Amino acid sequence: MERRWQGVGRGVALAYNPLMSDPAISPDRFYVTTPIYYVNDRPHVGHCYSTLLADTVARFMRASGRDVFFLTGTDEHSERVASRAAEEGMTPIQWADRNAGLFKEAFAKLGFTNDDFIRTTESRHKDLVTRYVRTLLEQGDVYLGEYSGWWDHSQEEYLTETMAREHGFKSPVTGKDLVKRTEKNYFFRLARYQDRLLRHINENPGFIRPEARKNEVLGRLRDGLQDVPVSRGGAGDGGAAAWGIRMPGDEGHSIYVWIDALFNYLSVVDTRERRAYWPADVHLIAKDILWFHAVIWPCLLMALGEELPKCVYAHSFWIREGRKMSKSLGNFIDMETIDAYCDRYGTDALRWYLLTQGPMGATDADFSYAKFVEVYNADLANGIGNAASRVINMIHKYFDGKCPSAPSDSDDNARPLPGRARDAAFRVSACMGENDIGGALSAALGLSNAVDVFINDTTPFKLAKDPANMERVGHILYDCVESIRIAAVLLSCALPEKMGALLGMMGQPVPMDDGSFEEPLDKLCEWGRLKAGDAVTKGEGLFPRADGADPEPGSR
Ligand code: ME8
Repeated sequence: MERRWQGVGRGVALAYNPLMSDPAISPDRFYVTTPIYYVNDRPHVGHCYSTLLADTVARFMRASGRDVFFLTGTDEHSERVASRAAEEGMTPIQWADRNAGLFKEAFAKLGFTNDDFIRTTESRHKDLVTRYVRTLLEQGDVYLGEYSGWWDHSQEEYLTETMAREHGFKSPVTGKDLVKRTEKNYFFRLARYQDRLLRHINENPGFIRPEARKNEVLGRLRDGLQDVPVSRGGAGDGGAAAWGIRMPGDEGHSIYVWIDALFNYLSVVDTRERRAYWPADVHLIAKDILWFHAVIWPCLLMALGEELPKCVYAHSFWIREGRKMSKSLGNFIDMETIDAYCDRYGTDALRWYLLTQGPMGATDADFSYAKFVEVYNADLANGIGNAASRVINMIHKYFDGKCPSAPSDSDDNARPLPGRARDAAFRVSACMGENDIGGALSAALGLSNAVDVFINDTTPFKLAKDPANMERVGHILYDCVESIRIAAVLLSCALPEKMGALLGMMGQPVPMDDGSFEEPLDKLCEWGRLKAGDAVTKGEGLFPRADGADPEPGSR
């Protein structure tokens, strides 16, 4: 599915976008990825969160006129899939089909706009992985050797002696016992790329984000890199290892699931039509899989002579009541709960909570119903929702639902809103360019809050009591409604449904299903598009107030 906006001119689309001043960033294309999720788990809030971040960035970039490719999918060749399928009396692919379907369904329900959904069991992926690994073998970057290390079965990765010791020979992620394992394996010469990687990280401050995560990687790199296994099978675990992509030229081994998985980012766009999307602009992941993305993946790419992604952004975790969400605690925010929130408050409300309160930084975020209600009421019901209805109601009361005429001078000091709108558009764009979604949304919401403040300061509802003031009242309301329009455009990547409804009430272009508009964002954010006499209709309340006394959605 190719996206619209192809060929939208550079300067046109992003006249104010700071991204444009950086020639290293492709002005036209934008490629964003999420991790591909293990099909052993059912989707939960963590998977939805990473994919939501990507969806929001993708929508914003499309609206800005970029030609976006947004990829998500499932990682299916894990040993656990084979063993779990056997327990369930299914073949691995039957089990994978079932669970990949659950991810697709969950993402479709949440309205995510991914351009593709890769399953690593598809031949388009497997064929290319075989080709990449064959190239690495032929050029001597992959060799046959023996490996002995501490195997974390729950994470399907080896830990170095130092790491294993540090964590008391337990998995740092799940706490399960590590097992000493020796296997004959194919290895990737990771150590060969250490200096180049270090140089790259130091020369490209935006490569690993946020800063805390970069420092973590740099710290670990001080121990030095060892070659890493890229195959399975030498340990005699035939059954599980048989579920995987064969090692080229050696039927006894299959390619290690992590190597197979990382290649998805490249394999999906390694076609004639999509090649130009590479390198990815951002791989959105969480901190659990940072090492693979910030160290192993770039080194594999260097070995293949490919360009490196521009940014690996590793967010933190959603936790629940201070505790990690896990199967054993059974405290996941699962799809049933997510659906229940969406049914009661709307999908946009859940998007807003996750986007503004989520763990984008270096610390984990607690998912809490009380916080959800607080944020919903403050930002949506009493925020943009209330500002919009206040303004629209006054336009109905005093101007018969027709947009009043604009004052003549938008640089007039007594008119703070045109300048606020310009600043908001600039800040939203600057923040999105830095993957600072929270910053972007707070700048956009700040504009609608400024409308409230302006109404309280200028009191049009009082002025309107004297017919002699009606021109002034009209001027005030014009600035308000025009600001609300621009805020709605800027917030539409986060709140596509509700902002679409609000723009519709103002007779304005609404975002299409993929988040783009008929015109690029900078045009839509130009002051003065609403014209005197344009009909402004009253709609249903956008965000009815939430009552925290109601039981939590989905609670049983
Ligand atoms: O690691 N909070 O897959 P996975 C926030 N297949 N995000 C969370 C989360 C939480 N509590 N839990 C999970 C894998 N995530 C590999 C990836 S990529 C080439 C291969 C999200 O199913 C977050 O993005 O375990 C995390 O990195 C990812 O799910 C792990 O998904």
